[in-house]
Amino acid sequence: MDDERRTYRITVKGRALDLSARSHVMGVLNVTPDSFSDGGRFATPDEAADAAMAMLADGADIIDIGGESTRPRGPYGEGARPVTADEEIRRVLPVIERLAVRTDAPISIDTTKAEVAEAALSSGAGIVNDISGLRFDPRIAGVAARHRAPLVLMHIRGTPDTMQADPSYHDVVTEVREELAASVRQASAAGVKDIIVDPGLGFGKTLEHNLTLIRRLGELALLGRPVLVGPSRKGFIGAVLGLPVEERVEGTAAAAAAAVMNGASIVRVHDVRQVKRTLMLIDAVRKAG
Ligand code: HH2
Repeated sequence: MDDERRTYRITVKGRALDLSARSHVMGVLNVTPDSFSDGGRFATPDEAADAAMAMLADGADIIDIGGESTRPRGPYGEGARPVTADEEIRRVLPVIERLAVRTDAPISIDTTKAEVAEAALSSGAGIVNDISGLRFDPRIAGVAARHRAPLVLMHIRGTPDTMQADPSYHDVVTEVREELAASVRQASAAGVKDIIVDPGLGFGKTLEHNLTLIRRLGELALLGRPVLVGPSRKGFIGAVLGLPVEERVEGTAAAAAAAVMNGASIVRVHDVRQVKRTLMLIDAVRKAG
């Protein structure tokens, strides 16, 4: 196999994280009322922090906390409602603060807003995950750079409300790679050192686009950055298997396995325990002589 990922190291809050030794699992913690698969799960910030601790016990390497759903218009009704930076901060900060005193594990803030990223990084988060790849708020790059925080740049076409209307590409992998390259240049120019790229499964992509991106994920290695993918419970898995969102664990694990075989360093999932076990096996196969 490749193995480009051997050289990838990032620094989170002054601590080195070697992404090449094995695959890494990012556990999803949505503190939103309307996320597509796990919205409205927690009554209090302590409950949310408990869920994050459980994911760490199950093998998560990073906890990704989000206060705004990006659910697309379509299968789950209307798209998610945008929230203000203040509301997003009100949702995520108490959870980040509580979690940061309970664990040293890296906490990532899933946001497209510079104000939210700033507040989160000042309160214990160490990574920024921007699903817009700096398209919605370019100031995020400056915030990440100032805090010396790694930045995840995800590819999206359109906005969560419009992205699934009629996504079309001449060659989805090449176009995603070129658009990500532009985001990487922008982040790099702002002074961000550790940049992670993500093809954005389900964000302005048809079923075929998502499958092609996983099959040809290795082509994103040309960007020279670690790759993260987020297949978790998404519509393309439901479409292939004909299963509702609560029955997509095996499909998620299979997509994660394929992505890691094709070069992904980090997989963002809700079902940490199952995916961690899957990827331990995949890592053992990758290492075999
Ligand atoms: N997908 C979602 C949210 N954030 N971040 C990255 N880097 N990559 C992804 O694929 C990704 C992401 C959507 O999933 P989820 O958090 O489960 O749903 P919602 O946006 O409705 O909260």
